[in-house]
Amino acid sequence: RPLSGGPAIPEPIRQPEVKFNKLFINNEWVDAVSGKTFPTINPATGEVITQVAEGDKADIDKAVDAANQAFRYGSEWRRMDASQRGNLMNKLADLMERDKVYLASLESLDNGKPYLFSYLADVELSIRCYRYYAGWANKNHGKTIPVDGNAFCFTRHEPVGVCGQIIPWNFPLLMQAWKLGPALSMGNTVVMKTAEQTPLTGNYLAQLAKEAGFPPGVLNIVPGYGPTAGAALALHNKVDKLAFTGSTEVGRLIPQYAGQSNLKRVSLELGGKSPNVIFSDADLEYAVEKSHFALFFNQGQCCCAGSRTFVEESIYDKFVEMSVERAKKRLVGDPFNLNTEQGPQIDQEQMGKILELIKSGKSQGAKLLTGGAQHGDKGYFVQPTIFSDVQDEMRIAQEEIFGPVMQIMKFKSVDELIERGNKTIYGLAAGIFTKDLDKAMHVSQGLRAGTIWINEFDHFDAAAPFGGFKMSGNGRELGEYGLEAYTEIKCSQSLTAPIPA
Ligand code: TXE
Repeated sequence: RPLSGGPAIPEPIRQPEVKFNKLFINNEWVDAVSGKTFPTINPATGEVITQVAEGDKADIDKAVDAANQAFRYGSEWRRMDASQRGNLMNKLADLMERDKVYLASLESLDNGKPYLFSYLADVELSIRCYRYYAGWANKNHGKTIPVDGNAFCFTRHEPVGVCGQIIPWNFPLLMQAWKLGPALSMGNTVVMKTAEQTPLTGNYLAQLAKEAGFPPGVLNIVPGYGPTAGAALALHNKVDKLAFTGSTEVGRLIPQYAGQSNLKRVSLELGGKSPNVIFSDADLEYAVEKSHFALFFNQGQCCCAGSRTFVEESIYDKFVEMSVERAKKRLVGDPFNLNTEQGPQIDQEQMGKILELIKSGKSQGAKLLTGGAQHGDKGYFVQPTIFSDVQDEMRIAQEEIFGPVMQIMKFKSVDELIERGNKTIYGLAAGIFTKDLDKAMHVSQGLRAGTIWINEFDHFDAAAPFGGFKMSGNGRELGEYGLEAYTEIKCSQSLTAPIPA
């Protein structure tokens, strides 16, 4: 479908062939040591797409060995010019461009997200992320420091070493890019555990990395489950750093695993319950549409979803009415139909969690205005749902629902709003809609969140850092700040006077 002014979107491949369903270790496709496999399911139908090799501790050991070999001093990867690492990453991005329709189709098949978004957002932003970090490969340099005495002091920015990376299922290709981009750019080697719900595109990307020319062992991909393969990676003594994106619950475990093993460095990107604030002077129609997008985009499965919509009292009723009208028009269905706005949730478990939270909203006294149930009887679709009259203490205002369920709450004053906006364990993102720049700046200073969007929501760019305050995580991904998690600083001091006789 041609977007306004943009080129036409190519037709999807409705049944993309699965080409790689094993573990990728040392640039080879191998079975799991145990011989076990697990099914990956099409969430639009509930049917098995294919079986995938199930990695466990023994496979993680093999992959970590390969990554350590590739990182050994004097290896091809360690000797490679930094600029050449950037060239390889650009080559990888070129190959993704070449296979863009296939990648977007496979992402929609495995994850259920509408192909239009896979193509325009997931694959496109992933390509841009690799290109952005390709540029950084030879630009993250150290400093010279004027220390006292006859000494020349300088720092080098060196890779951390072997990086374990655990990613979720909501943006499989993009979360992979956010992790691999800075790690490879800075010269690290990687063992990545992809999410058990969505292993397919991550595997295909590994094959593209091989084709691009990354040496064996630099990138290893081990699909498998969290408590087995994931925990083995986080507990491994020969892994120097662990980056995790997922639930806050598992996020609590990762630093414990690090403490129980080798104190590996940890960076975390966890859940959220982000406030999205609409002041009465905002352009109402625009704010309704953007707030709809802020919550419903990606079936509501966004860590930064605007899941507490705070609306100023004088426009509250009108805003609620217009939001309900919009949600009722939302097109739910076949991910491969180019008009579809909303596909299925990722799996039965997530759908169950969402329906249970909807039930709690009703029983705690919120007003259900539309939706509230499963959509259809095949796959894991949930109706676009809106609650009004939501109070801060309700579970639907405190817990991450991760589904198409919008909470609309009323506020009177700016001070009250800032206090209530911060009444959460999370601090990932916030949105502010107003024409008054002073007010926007005041509120954005008051809200404790890693990203603030003003008259905008979900605006992403590989150059803009992303991450959480409070229990939404620690560290930042993307941008120059994103390099820190993948860099060690080595400080050298050299005598500048003649060595005393
Ligand atoms: O997450 P898990 P789940 C939130 C969202 C969702 C909830 C549960 O609220 O409803 O989490 O989702 C791996 N050691 N987010 O159960 O389990 C797992 O295999 C090591 C927000 O899917 O955290 C997968 O690869 N790894 C989020 C990854 O962790 C473990 C995105 C995420 O899965 C592990 C996803 C263990 N013990 C869910 N247990 C976001 N921040 O975007 C699991 N894993």
